[in-house]
Amino acid sequence: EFVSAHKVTIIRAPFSGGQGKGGVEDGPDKLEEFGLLGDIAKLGWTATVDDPLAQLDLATLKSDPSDVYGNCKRPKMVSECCRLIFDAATRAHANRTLPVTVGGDHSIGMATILAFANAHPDGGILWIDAHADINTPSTTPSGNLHGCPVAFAMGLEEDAWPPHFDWIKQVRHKVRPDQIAYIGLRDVDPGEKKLLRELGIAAYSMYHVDKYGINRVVEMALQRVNPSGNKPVHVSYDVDAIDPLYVAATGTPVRGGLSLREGLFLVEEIAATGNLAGLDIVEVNPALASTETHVVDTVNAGLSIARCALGETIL
Ligand code: EXY
Ligand code: MN
Ligand code: MN
Ligand code: MN
Repeated sequence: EFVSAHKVTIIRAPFSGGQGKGGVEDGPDKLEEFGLLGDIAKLGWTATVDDPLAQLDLATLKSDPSDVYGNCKRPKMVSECCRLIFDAATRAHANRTLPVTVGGDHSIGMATILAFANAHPDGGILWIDAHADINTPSTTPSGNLHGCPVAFAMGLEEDAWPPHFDWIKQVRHKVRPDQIAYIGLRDVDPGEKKLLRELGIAAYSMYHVDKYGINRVVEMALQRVNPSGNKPVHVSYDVDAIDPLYVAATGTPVRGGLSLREGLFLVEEIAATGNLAGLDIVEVNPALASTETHVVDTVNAGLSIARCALGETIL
């Protein structure tokens, strides 16, 4: 009901400015090469493709040495690209389609969850990740903005932001702390732990997955962000939530993650609720593989996430 008749908008986000490594900008091409559009069509969805960054010279923007602010790396590039992706996701929601944003690094999550929250102020967000991505420009240990998108989408510590992000201050509905839940965490910085605690954000780490099992964790997370069970849900899926055994070709792998089945079960459960209203698949980096098998495994994991979220079942 949040999405009319099985319509998706694929938003291409071949973006790598939120971190230093090359290759993650090839994520959308690789997922398409391995059959993303055909898979989606087979599941009965009609897809429109939006390519909001198509006019930009991303390589030149990424290598501009003057694009720094304090310790934040490439605030101008990240902000400009996120604004275009925010506009694309906002259009997708206005057209009552389901935006599926394909990254690219996870800094683009600030755009997609902000557009979601603004279009659906009572919706819930699941952030599936090894990392909390809630550093602020003051707490970030690396200056890499892919570690900060949740803080920007929530408007945290706005006064210390690089001025490039002023446009976010004008967005009417920011993401509220009670609107988001994490699953899969296992590498959280001290400043992030403090924020999660102070803001009372629902966070299910790998400890909770081990303790309760993935089924209970998904139930608990949905209970927090969608207690009535009838609100739209956005899933921002960083493939590094899944263990590097299955997903090796990613920029910041952390051992001890979700099994491939736990990672897919999670989106199977969301699909079964019928409430999915936004999806991101990010941090597939085909260049960071030591074997071709790593590339094939990682890209196929990304495709499986998309198919399971869009309703594919085993039987
Ligand atoms: N927390 C670390 C930082 O802020 O630098 C690592 C962030 C990695 C973020 C990846 C995309 O999820
Ligand atoms: Mn919508
Ligand atoms: Mn992430
Ligand atoms: Mn991550």
